[in-house]
Amino acid sequence: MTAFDAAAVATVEEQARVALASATSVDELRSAQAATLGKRGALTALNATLRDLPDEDRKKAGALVNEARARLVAAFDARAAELEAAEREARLGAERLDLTETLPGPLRGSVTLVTQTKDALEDTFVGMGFVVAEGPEVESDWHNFEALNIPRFHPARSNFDTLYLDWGEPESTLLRTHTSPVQIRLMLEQPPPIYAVMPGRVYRKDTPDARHTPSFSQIEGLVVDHGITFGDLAGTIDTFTGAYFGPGIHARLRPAYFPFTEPSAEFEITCTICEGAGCRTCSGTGWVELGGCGMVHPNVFRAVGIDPEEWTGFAFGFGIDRLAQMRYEIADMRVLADNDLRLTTQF
Ligand code: 2NL
Repeated sequence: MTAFDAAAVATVEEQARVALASATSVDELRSAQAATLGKRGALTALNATLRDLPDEDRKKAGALVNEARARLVAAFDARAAELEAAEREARLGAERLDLTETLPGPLRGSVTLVTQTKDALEDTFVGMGFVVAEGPEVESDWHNFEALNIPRFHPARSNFDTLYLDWGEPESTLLRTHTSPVQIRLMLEQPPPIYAVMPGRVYRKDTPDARHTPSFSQIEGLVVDHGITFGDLAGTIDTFTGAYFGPGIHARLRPAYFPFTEPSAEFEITCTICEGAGCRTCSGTGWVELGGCGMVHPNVFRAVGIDPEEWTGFAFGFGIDRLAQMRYEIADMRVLADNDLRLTTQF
């Protein structure tokens, strides 16, 4: 007569619970369950040992085994339900369509800073009664130099570092070095009075660096009327400066030389960085140079057939890129031509 090993039931149940706890999927759980409760399972194997027991012992032992089986079935089923729920949750999460997803769309730049500056300048001058005129970038030597009182061997020619085109007579066709030829064309086309500004791209044979680019933009202004004086010039420059930069920013003139104006002056404006107090940008002076101006030279009037005894006028000019540089505090001029979105999207 063999005795029933009651401790073995406890051991099998204990091992089954360890296997249950370590199963991480429904599949693993079901094989752990089969290893205990299945046909060849450890607990089922214990049933076989009951056969040889005396009746009284078999009943007790059978009850022990059956109770263990019932507890284990319940525990496995409960754990299976948990794991199934978790797996279902994970599957649904993976299959979920994210309808809130948005696409970034194409990156957009903006109007270049030079164009924005040019537009603002045009607005200011139009508000002061000027019209806007434009002209060709490829010019004749006559429109760009001769008519402006800069004959071929005039020393001022070397200041311009002209880019010539291989067209016609040598050095007869060029990329305009300033927008003054537009003023020449305007005076040839229409009689005074003239109140006009000419913005546009100009070209010089400069090596690019932080302050120079071989192509840049300029705006020039021209007034021709009866009785125009140097006082009108000074007043116009100062009015423009206040209108464009705001009250508190003024202009002052200092003597200079240009072949196309007499007398000529450079004009400086209150430093926009320190508003006149003195800083690094203005070398402590409170003023920064912006451009040049003067009374139109009688030879220029004669070249375009305007009688200098009847009409007088003034002209002025300055760089738009330099203005953009000051307004937006740009350290290196070359970034203006880079079209880098990291710059253009800032403004
Ligand atoms: C400067 C100086 C200037 C002019 C441009 C001009 C045009 C005609 C007649 C007389 Cl048709 N003058 N233009 C006059 C003085 C100065 O520009 O520093 N520009 C960046």
